[in-house]
Amino acid sequence: MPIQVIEGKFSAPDNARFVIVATRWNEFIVDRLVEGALDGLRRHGVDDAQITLVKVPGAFEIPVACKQLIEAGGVDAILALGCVIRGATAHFEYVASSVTSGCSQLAVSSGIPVVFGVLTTDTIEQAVERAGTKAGNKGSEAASVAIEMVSLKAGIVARGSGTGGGASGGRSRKAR
Ligand code: INI
Repeated sequence: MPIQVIEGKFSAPDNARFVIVATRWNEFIVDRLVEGALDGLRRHGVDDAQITLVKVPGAFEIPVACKQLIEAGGVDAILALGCVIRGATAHFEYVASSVTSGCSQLAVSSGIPVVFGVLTTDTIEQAVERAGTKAGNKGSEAASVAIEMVSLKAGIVARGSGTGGGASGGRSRKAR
């Protein structure tokens, strides 16, 4: 018997709710990530009414805002957007590792995707490259991943309830 393959589509269910958590630190970079994320969500058919933007001071504050959002309910995927630039001090390491592990732990413990769109770069130039110039836009990539993960969950839930891959959610097919 062929195995069943479940994978997310790049269109989210109509009732899916997305929250962008973005920092004011390095705002001139992060605002480009937010624009990329909004563009990516809209291009995949997400309506503005399905999107909320939450602003936090810095990357260190992203996990606590994500935790509050998850606990409050009404969110299917979070896009964490920020920019941590390595300076001359060790502060970078603490902020970068804290936001990375915080987002990861929250996603795994809650089952709500917290998509990691936080740039961690050595220089401002590298950050600019990832915020809509020659290395793409990590906000836009985060939007695609968020939509795919919401769709994937619908497929996994449908499998668990025995209804297959689901019409509006993840795609289920036989492996070839
Ligand atoms: N926050 C950032 O988002 N990016 C940085 O590059 C950064 N640096 O370099 O210090 C930064 N620091 C602030 C930190 O995220 C907290 O807001 C602050 O420590 C208060 O908790």
